[in-house]
Amino acid sequence: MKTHIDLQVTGMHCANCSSRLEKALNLLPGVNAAVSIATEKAHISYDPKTLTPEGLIKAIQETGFDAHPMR
Ligand code: 9UX
Repeated sequence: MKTHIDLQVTGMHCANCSSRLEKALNLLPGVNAAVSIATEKAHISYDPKTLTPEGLIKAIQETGFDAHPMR
């Protein structure tokens, strides 16, 4: 089963940033991600048995950005 999360991403300043982050997230097992530079959000579909929101945020930080759950 898959679930979804929307994260607010900080540190993206151009469309290459969002493209780079989207590609990095889509390399994670079972992840389908769409990142928007316009809204600075990442919409991520993932398998909660494989990954956690904390793990997704960690992956985003490793790509050089930061993220937090939408409130
Ligand atoms: Mo754009 Mo982003 O020139 O890491 S690629 S700011």
